Amino acid sequence: QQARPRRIDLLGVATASGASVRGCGMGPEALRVAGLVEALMELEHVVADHGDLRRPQPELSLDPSSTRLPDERKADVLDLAARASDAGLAILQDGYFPLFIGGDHSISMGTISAVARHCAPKGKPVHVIWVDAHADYNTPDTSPSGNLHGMPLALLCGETEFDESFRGAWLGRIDPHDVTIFGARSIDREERRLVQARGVDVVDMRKIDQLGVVAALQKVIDKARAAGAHLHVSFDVDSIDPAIAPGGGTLVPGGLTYREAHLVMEMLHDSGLVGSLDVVELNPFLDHGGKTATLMVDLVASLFGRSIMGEEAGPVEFITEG
Ligand code: B3U
Ligand code: MN
Ligand code: MN
Repeated sequence: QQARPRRIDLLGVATASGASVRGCGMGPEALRVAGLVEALMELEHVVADHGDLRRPQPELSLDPSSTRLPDERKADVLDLAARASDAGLAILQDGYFPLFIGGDHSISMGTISAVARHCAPKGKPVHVIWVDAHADYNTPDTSPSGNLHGMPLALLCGETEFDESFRGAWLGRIDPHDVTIFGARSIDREERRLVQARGVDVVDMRKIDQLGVVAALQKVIDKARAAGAHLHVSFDVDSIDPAIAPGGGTLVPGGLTYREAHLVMEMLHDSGLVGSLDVVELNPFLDHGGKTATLMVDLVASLFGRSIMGEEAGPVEFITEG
C-alpha cells in the first residue's frame, strides 16, 4: 500500500495535434472542472497545479476533419513532448508524483521520456502499463491514419525517429519488453506484426475476459515488482467502454466496465509501485455533460487510495524516492 499523503504535481498538456478529431485540447480544464484537484485533496494529498503547456497558435483549420496542416501538427507534438519531458523530469527529480493530463496520447512521448530520463541514470527499471483500446505502436510507415497519437509507443521504443528534429538529447527510451498494453481491442495489421515481433506484452480484452481482470493485472504488477520497476500508468479514456465513457474521439466497443476500471486502479494503488500517471484523450466536446471527465476523476481517486470502505489511511509520511 502507498503511504499518504503524497505530493502530486499536476501538469496539463492542452493539445489535440496528435489526433484528427478536435477537442481533447480542452481535456485538462474539463478534469479540473470535474474536481480532480479536490478529489486528491480529499484523500489528504498535497497537490501543486502547474497549469497547462500549450502552443501559442489556436487549433484552426477551414477543414473540419483536420486540426491543422500535418507539418504544423507534427511541430506541435514535438515541441510539447519536449516541454512535457523537461517539466516532468523536474517534478520527478524533486521527488514528487507527476500527474500528466492531456491532451491526446502523443503527449506520452514526452511524459514517458521524462520517466525514462529520471530512472535510467539511477539504474531503476521502468515498466509502462498502457491502458488503451489501441496499441499506439504505429510508425509513420505502418500508420493508416498518419495521426501521431497512434505512434507514441513506437517512438518511445525506438521504432522510429520521425526525423532529425526528434533526435534531441531529451528523448528517453523504453525497452519494448518493459511495456504492457492493457485493454486493447483495435490494432492495425502492420502494427500488430510490429508489436509481436518486438515482444510487447499485449493483454487484450479477450485475455481480460478469459482470465479475469484481477489475474490479468496481477501478472503485470508481479512482473514490475520483480524487476523493482518504477511503474508508469498511461491511461487512455478509450480503454473504458464507450457506453460509460463517451468522451473520446476514437471509441471502440467492448471496453473495460466501470468496476473493472476501478479495480485496475485500486490494485495499482495497492501495489505501491506507481510513480507517474497520464490521463489522455478526454474530449469534453464529445463528452455527455462531463460524464467521462467525472468518471476519470473517480478512477484517479481510486489510484490514489480512495476505497469503498475508506480503509485506514496508512502511515502519514512523504514518499520522496531518492
Ligand atoms: N490505430 C489507429 C487508430 C488509433 C490509435 N490511437 C487512436 N486511434 N486514438 C491509428 O490511427 O493509428
Ligand atoms: Mn491511446
Ligand atoms: Mn486509444
